[in-house]
Amino acid sequence: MSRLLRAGAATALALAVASCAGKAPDATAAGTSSSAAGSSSSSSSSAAGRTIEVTYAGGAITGGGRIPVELGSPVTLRVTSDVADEVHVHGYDLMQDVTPDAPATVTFDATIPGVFEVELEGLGQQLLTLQVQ
Ligand SMILES: [Cu+2]
Repeated sequence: MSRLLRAGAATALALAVASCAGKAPDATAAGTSSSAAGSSSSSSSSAAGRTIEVTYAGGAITGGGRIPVELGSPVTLRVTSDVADEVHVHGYDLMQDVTPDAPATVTFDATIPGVFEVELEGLGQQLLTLQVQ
């Protein structure tokens, strides 16, 4: 019986991690989004950390691939796209609108180790992967 339960839990976890379109209602419900969002936006003036620029134009990606990021460091992700979409940073579960007129800028601290996709959510187009270590 315990084996069955464990298998079920593992399956559910794998589905939650892999799924992308379902905007993680569990994470939202359990999230501490109000406390996390407040402090990070004002401290972008320090030049430490890394800025990653990626462009999606004409169906092609420039600046993609696997990008190494130091664990705990601040990251600025700048996405330019010739189509309107949403930028989705997996793992950190960050979403940011992008349009041809307005690039998306996503700033966060890379506090979660692992390899995470960044994609244009509507297209299901992977832009790059972050390797946080
Ligand atoms: Cu996604």
